[in-house]
Parts: sequence; structure tokens; C-alpha cells
Amino acid sequence: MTLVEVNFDGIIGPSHNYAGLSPGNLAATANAGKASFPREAALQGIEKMRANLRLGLVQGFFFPLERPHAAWLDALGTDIERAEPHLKAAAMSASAMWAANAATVSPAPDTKDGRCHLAVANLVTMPHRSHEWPGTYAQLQLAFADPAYFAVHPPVPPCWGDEGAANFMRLAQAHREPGLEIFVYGKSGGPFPARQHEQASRAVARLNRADPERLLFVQQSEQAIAAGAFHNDVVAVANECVLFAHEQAFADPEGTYGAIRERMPEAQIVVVPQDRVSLEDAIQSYLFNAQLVSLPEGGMALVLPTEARDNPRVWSWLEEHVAGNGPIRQLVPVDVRQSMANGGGPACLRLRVVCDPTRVDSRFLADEARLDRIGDVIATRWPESIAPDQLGDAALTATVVKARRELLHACGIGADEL
Ligand code: SUG
Repeated sequence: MTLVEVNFDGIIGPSHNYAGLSPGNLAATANAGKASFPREAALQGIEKMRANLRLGLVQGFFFPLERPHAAWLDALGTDIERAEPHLKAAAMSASAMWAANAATVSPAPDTKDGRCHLAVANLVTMPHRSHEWPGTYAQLQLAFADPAYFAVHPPVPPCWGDEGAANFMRLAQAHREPGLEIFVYGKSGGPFPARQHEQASRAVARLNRADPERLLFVQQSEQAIAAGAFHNDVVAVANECVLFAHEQAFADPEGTYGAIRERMPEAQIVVVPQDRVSLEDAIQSYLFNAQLVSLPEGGMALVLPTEARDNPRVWSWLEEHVAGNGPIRQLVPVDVRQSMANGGGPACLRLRVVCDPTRVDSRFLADEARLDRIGDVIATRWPESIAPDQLGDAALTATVVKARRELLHACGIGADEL
């Protein structure tokens, strides 16, 4: 079996909008009420996938979930015409695009039964995200259907919040080798909610049958959450034996690095000091919300948002690192500004699954021709723009529902499959 890392990007849905639904996510709240551009947003996402293909990486994708979520509104005793504005917005949210929050993935080399486990996230802390999981669960069951290779778990009970791989890092000698799985939880974020609960992380590790000898549970720094790092992936990212983190990412940085080195002496820990890049700059630029990827020819690239290139303090640190002997050898800026305006950078948009791609339902795997086909549906069917007061309009609802169906049809997914 050939195990590689596959990045599954969430295709940005036709209802992408700025409703300001996530307190603690500074970009989302700052842009609340602005008009969004779903077509441009989704095409930016497609271009990001093409950039990954050009790097020689294996790329997959997930489909947008059906919005408005009629069953959720029905359970709340309402529907899209009659619902209050905040419920309309929550039912229309395209937030499932941020695939890093779909699930936590423990690849086969890490698990007791040698299967790749995916535990779907419950996302209970934010109402608009709390109803993603049934659609996500259905989609993951379809994409990773072979029970000999994959196990897809429903979410942990809603008593503890779980936000998936955004609060999870894996260090390994190579993707195909057993890894050290690092679960990062929050306890308090000052004025903002801590979205990942330690008990949820521990449950996910158990569900995924991860080896207890190769697990770490680490607390995110309260300061980072208070500064706007609502997920760990806004201040840290790992790939193979490299951890790339902000100095203030963890509550106990030295304890965290020590625990990592004890279990994995070969780990390379690259810490960006706060006197070069403040937490504020890290969060504004999403420097760490980057895809740190291993290139087929060797070495690592950082696929990062153009906002990081536009921040002089961030960019000068990066250029020095690349010019020196650091593990990041290449910087690949990508324009995902429409997603960034809702607090979702390149790393938020993807779920990493180390697996044998031949075991994945091929309708979820990207190549240029398939991305052309998806791009055509987006260009012709996705709304050009959405103003928040349009959410709930019958005409917009009809356009959004039809656009998604058209996409599923173009990708060979039957109406009864998703
Ligand atoms: O959960 N934004 C998302 C962004 C998720 C980013 N994911 C990662 N860091 N992995 C969130 O806060 C904003 C939606 C709105 O306000 O309309 C939103 O849900």
C-alpha cells in the first residue's frame, strides 16, 4: 500500500456570505454585513487546488453541504422563510468549506487496527457550525467507504466541543511512518470561547484507536485565543518531523517542546519569536494557517495566504528562514481572500488524510480536467454576490440549491448519495 498525504479541500459553497457568526474570529466579525462574492471565492479555492497539483501533490475535495439546512430549521420549529435573521444566516452558512474542521484523522500507521480513522467533529460551540456534522458524516462515509481501510466515526457527544483537525498536529519521520499525534485544546480564551475541549480530544483519540504511547495533549495559550487564534492552526502547523509555531501558541511552550523531543528526538521545532512577528501580525497575516507540505522532489513548501506576503514583518522573517538553512525551502502564496475575510486561510480549507488514494472514492480526487469541470459549474451557477439581507430570499435559496445539485451531477454524485 502506498501511503501519501492527500489534501481534501472544501469547495466553497454557493451561499458563502459574511454574517459575522463566529465571536473570537476577528476577520469574520470585522467583515460582518459586507457583501460576499461566492463565485470569486469558489474559483479562488479551485486555483489553490491547482497550485497544489502543480507542486506534485495529491489533491482531493469535498462538496458543499445542502444549504439552507431545512432539517435543522425544522428541528428548531421554523423554516427559511419564517426564521429570524440569525437563524436564516446560520442555516445558509457555507462554513463546511473549512474542511480542517470536518474531522480528526489518525492515519493507518498510528492506529491499533491498521485502518485510517476519521472522527467527525461536532462543532457545537458555534450554532451555525453545529449542524454541519450530519452532512459531513454522510460525505466522509461516501468518500472513505471501504471498511477494510477506513473507519469513519460519528461525532463525540455534544457535551464537549470538538473542532477537528484544526486542533490536531501529527509529527512523523515520514507520512507513512507511525506518528506522534498532538491534540491541542483550549481552557479559556479571555473574552472568546475556547472551542476545543480536552475531553473531546481524548475521546477522539480513543475513537480513532490511536496508540496511547504516541499521544500528546497540549493546552493552547489563553493569550493566543484572546488575540483571535480561535483554532490552533492559526498559530501552529506541523508536517513530517517539522513543527512550525508561534512563540505564544502554547500555554507551556517549553514543556510542549520538551515532551515532543522526548518522544521524537529528530523533531525540528521552528519557533517564530514574538519580537519578530507579534501574535497580532501572525493572526492578521495567517502566517501559520499555511499548508506545510513535503515536495515529491524533497524539501518542504509553505502554501500560505497572500496576506502573509503583504505583511513586511512576516515576509522578512520568512525570507530569512528560506535563505538560511531552515526546513521550509519554498514559499507559495495563494489568493484565498474571500475565505480569509471569514477567518479561513489555506490550511482551514483542507483536511489532510494520509492514505492510499486508490482506496478513496475517485469522484473525490482532483485532476486538472475535473477542476475544469467544477470551475465551469461555479462560473455559470454560483451567485456573483450575496448581501447578508438577501439570506432567506426565495430566489437566492433556489439558486443556491440548484447550483449545488448541478455540481454534484457534474461530478457523478447521484442525488440520493449526498
Ligand atoms: O469557524 N468562520 C469559520 C472559520 C474556520 C477556520 N478554520 C480553521 N481555522 N481551521 C469559524 O470561525 C464565519 C462565518 C460567518 O461569520 O458568516 C466562520 O464560520
